[in-house]
Amino acid sequence: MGVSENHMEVSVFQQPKKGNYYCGDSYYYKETENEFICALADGLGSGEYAKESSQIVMDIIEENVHADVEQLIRICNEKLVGKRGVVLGVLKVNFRTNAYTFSSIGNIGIMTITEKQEKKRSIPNSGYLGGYRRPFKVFDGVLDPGIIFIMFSDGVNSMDLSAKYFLGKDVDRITETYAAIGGKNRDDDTTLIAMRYLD
Ligand SMILES: [Mn+2]
Repeated sequence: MGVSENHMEVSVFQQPKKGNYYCGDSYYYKETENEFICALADGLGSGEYAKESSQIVMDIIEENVHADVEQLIRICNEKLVGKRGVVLGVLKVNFRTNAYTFSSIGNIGIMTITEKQEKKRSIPNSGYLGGYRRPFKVFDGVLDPGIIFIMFSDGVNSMDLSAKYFLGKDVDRITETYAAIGGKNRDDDTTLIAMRYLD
């Protein structure tokens, strides 16, 4: 758990596909003075080479941490030409403007849960990065205190996401409960990131 001046609490569950040592999913998150970024990529296929591509994308994001969501996706797409493709989700939270933006290309899901327990799942853009360039949507919203963001790879299924424990306010509790009673899919790499804005 983060120190007290952090605005975002983050908890992560990750598990490789059955029989694999490497998880093809990679994630990165960082809070700076004015903003927070979280990204999750799933390399096409699985194992070591999938991991390599998804890790390249995380490195690019780390190097360009102040770029906006749209720019980040464009940069990643360009740098992946000739490499194994990835699907990617990127969330940025701005503490100064009290706004958030996110986008996902391919099978990375993003769900928001407000303090009033309103759950909303965004529909990802189709395709993947490393292919040809195509238009994509970036979503934005108001950063209300207590809002929870859930970012997940395709090892997480819709049934799991509808479970009541996602309405809880403790991000560690959400990932721990998922690990204990959901998270039974071992046919794909699985990553579930729970984040809460504390104000
Ligand atoms: Mn996957």
